[in-house]
Amino acid sequence: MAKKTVVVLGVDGYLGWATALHLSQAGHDVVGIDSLVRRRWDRECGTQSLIPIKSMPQRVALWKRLTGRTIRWRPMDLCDARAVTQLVQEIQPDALIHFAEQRSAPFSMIDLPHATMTQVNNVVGTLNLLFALRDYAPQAHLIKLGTMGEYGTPNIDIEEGFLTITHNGRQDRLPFPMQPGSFYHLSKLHDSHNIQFACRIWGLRATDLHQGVVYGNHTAEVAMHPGLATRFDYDAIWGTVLNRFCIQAALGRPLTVYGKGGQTRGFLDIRDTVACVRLALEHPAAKGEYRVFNQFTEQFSVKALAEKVIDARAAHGLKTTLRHLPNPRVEREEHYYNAKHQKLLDLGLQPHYLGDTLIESVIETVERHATRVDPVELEQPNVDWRRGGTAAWRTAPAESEPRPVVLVSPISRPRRPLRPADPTRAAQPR
Ligand code: NAD
Ligand code: USQ
Repeated sequence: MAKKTVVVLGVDGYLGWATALHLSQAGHDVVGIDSLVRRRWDRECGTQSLIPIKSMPQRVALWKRLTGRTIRWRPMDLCDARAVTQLVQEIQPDALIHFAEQRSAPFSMIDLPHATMTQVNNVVGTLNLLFALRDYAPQAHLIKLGTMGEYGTPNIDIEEGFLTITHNGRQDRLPFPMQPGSFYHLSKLHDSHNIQFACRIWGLRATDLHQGVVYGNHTAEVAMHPGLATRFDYDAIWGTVLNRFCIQAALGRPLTVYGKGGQTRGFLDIRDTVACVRLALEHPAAKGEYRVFNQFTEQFSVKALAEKVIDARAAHGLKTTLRHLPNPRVEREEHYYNAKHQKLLDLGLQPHYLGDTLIESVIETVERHATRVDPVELEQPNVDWRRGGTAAWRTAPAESEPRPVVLVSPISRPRRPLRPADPTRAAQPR
């Protein structure tokens, strides 16, 4: 494969870092961009990665020492239009992989400032990229991380981005109807519309990877050295469901299934995330093409996932229980779900399916860092879809009063602390 110049946006994050290493190891020239805002959001929420992560300068220096390969690290906010324009003009990338967004659904549902910040950060960052590409690198391939959550849970099969519809005797291939489940998921849909529009009117080329929920924390490159670790979230705001279940199992706590647990989602191993991105990079969209790949390898209900973890533990004689909590989200808890995910397989993806070995290896990693777990983060979530909530559960270490949510964004302003969400209230979507 010919060497490409690739900009990885969101390189300090869970998936961005693992992908940057993977592409650098494959011989591509990687430029890594991040505003480090996620580390600030962690401080706001009182959360932290279970696995300690080094600073970006430390990580790229270690990568260079171990492999002789260079990742060109540049701190930069994607919402800074001038900086984005300069970057694209100067680097002249073959491709840009865009992970750099606020990616937590609960965070986006805390209150108005968090919903606004999520949508402004995500939509404006992507718009800045689109205009910079139009003006300075129209041939570059934009690979954008979208989400399976854009589709929602319709009572029909989910196609990959488009649906052929016959209406009043006429037929067309139209964008699949979308029903996102949070202000975060909505921000991804807004991005999808903007990207599709830019491809149509400016002839840009883009791949929108509608990714499912990712689990695991080891790729071949991340596993080379503890100092190359990527972040691992487990709290109720940033932690995704299987990562949370593995931590709960490792600590002998009940697995927190929200509501009935019939909510079904697409899932994939982080090793498949990096492989999918590489496949999209190596098989670019055509000029003017906006294409969607559904990026997941298996679908599970939340309850089935919990049972898989319970079974993996039982194989070692360890008893794990699950607890149905009142669902803090408004989502269908029993529904039809059948999402296509063929296009990446056609390009050659060889999936790593979820098995006991993976669950055990994640649990082993958790056990190594067990002293860093804050048990409060494993309990009832503090953001409710109907009433909002708080970013942080508890008082900061030296304080005795509840901490107010302080936003670290241009739109932030001092505000009163919110009451915690009422965990006993649960309602079903209509
Ligand atoms: P993450 O929070 O670990 O990483 C995101 C990174 O982007 C952070 O380092 C953050 O500092 C950076 N960032 C955010 N806004 C920025 C801005 N304006 N300018 C520069 N940098 C900015 O998230 P992740 O889990 O690695 O997710 C990466 C992407 O993949 C997101 O777009 C997310 O929506 C998508 N995705 C993630 C999952 C998952 O399960 N983790 C599933 C589907 C889709
Ligand atoms: N859930 C539980 N118990 C928990 C945590 C979650 O039952 O302790 C349930 C949720 O109610 C939901 C499902 O598990 O039904 C998935 O929740 P999640 O927190 O793992 O994932 P989600 O909020 O959807 O978001 C994550 C990423 C996001 C990405 C999305 C892909 O944070 O960036 O876009 O997965 S998808 O779900 O396909 O939209």
